[in-house]
Amino acid sequence: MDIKSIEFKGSFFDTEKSPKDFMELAFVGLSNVGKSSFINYISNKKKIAKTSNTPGKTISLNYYLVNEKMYFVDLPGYGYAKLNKKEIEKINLLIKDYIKNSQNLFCLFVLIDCRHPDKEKNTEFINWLGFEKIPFCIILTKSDKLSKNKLKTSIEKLKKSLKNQWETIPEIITSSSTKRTGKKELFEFISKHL
Ligand SMILES: Nc1nc2c(ncn2[C@@H]2O[C@H](COP(=O)(O)OP(=O)(O)OP(=O)(O)O)[C@@H](O)[C@H]2O)c(=O)[nH]1
Ligand SMILES: [Mg+2]
Repeated sequence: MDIKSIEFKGSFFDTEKSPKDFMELAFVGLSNVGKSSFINYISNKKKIAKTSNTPGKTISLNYYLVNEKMYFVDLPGYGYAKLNKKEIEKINLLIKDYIKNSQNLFCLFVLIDCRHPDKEKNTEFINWLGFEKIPFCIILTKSDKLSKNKLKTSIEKLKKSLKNQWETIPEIITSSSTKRTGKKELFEFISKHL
């Protein structure tokens, strides 16, 4: 798989109004984990998805049409503590409603900062996926921030926390949008499951 074309198709605050015409690959994770940067990196576009140093940049479902046959969906970050309670609730509802009800969701990618693999909010979210029986793949982001050894330890920690909930550990891909790594592994994963 390679990305030949990518086009922004709109931001949606309601799953009923979002596009329904192609299969979808969605990217979810804590706020500021690097979801939008990862989409830019794998698409070879510096600014197709809006990124920011300030968490909470993405607050809607953002649809990008790829190769005129599938969507990348950039989801808002869950658990951004600085928004008010009502806003957090609204975002969490939108994420969960999308994940539970999207007819075209082909694969969900959960992005986790490799420096904090077992953060409570990640464990909570992954446990919810388990409860809902939603399959997913993990992308450990910002691997440039850790040494090889620390990255290995982090992967082990993550696997250990997953073992409580999952009989089979989901696939884990490590990536760095800064160092431009992880794309090949992601495309291999997608091609294998297409
Ligand atoms: N060092 C490093 N920094 C990264 C990487 N990916 C993203 N960042 C930085 O992390 C910050 C957040 O990136 P975003 O891509 O906006 O994160 P997001 O998950 O889309 O954030 P929200 O939309 O707020 O949920 C930005 O300052 C990025 O430059 C990476 O692989 N390595
Ligand atoms: Mg974002």
